[in-house]
Amino acid sequence: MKIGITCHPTYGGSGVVATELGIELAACGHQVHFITYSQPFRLTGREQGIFYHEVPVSNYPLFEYPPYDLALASRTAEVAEYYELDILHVHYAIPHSVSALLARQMLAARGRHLPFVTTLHGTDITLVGLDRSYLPITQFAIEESDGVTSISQYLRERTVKEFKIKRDIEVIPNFVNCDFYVPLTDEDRRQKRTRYAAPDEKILIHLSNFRPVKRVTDTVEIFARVVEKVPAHLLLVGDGPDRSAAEWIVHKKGIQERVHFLGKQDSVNELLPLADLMLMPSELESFGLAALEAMACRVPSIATQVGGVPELIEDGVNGRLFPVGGVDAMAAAAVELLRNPDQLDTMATAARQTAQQRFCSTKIIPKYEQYYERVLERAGNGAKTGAAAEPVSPSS
Ligand code: GMT
Repeated sequence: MKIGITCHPTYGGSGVVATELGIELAACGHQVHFITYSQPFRLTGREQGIFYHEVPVSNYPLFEYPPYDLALASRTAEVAEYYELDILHVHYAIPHSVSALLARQMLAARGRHLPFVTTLHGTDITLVGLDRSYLPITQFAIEESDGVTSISQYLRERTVKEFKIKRDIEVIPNFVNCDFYVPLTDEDRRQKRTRYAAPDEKILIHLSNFRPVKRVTDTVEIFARVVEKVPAHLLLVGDGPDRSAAEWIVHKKGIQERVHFLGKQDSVNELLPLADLMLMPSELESFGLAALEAMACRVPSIATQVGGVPELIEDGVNGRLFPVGGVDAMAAAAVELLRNPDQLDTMATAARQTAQQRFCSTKIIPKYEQYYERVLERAGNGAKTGAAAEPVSPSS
């Protein structure tokens, strides 16, 4: 298949999923075309079977807000035509599903049908989509998509309820490449940890885009309580709006020697396996991809019982779950695990098993391939919307 993919290419879970999906699909022999304003950050640009098409956005002074959505629609239609795309897969409803809809209509007018699949990731529904100004158009684009998937059962239910969606939404959970996100050998791990911690010290890690929804400041509060009882270091991977608030707490508490702000990192698969525990105290996670990536590296999470997280983490088995803001309880749980290596080891093994048995890319990618085939079959049997099914000539 020739598959177009559009996503937010900068740091964020939906961009990561879209990019990893493109890489996996290309490895399965499909031709993948990314269409975005910059190259997705996990792509090297040298992958076999992957092509990147930049969307130039006009900065004409008249436009206080450059119309990216239109530029994207226009470029998508061009790429679909020139490279004969079979299907387009857009990640994050806003604005991508609307641009896809426009591109589909433009192509239909030229007698070509480009079915598109929208994957819902989380804040496109829970935050952005519920802003009244975006709601009607998001609702419309979801209903008009040729296929819609959501990354968790929770997000599917929330979308149906809050957007009053009547169409089918297929749940295809996020995935991790279990051959790329792997635990290190004991010797390798021991040696690489020395960069951040002494041999008798523990390592905790947090990975996010430091948006308020991630509660990075809670991460620091939890760590500050842990380090009072267990010698440890905290690796903070990522960057974003709440970084300076987190830095301020670190300095106020005088733990700056123990907290390492690593900024945005490309190879998180090299950092995650160094840790003993992941901290993910988010206000909301529709899935919690960072926790899954850590689990694949044999690192369980102390997380919040929100959104789709319980679909991934079973409390007490492959991680721990707590109410939002429960920093004391989360710190106590971390201390208990760090002081009980056997308990932590059992949980780490279960975490890796969960990743391998339920969320490994080898299990999830075929679900996307089958879903594309179903969408294409449906489109071939008389495309879904009037505009797409009955192409109109440019002059009509
Ligand atoms: O909200 C974010 O931090 C980023 C956002 C995104 O779309 O980039 O993440 C969402 O998608 C991820 C990948 O599917 C999920 O793992 C995250 O749980 C989800 N975030 C929220 O629901 C808050």
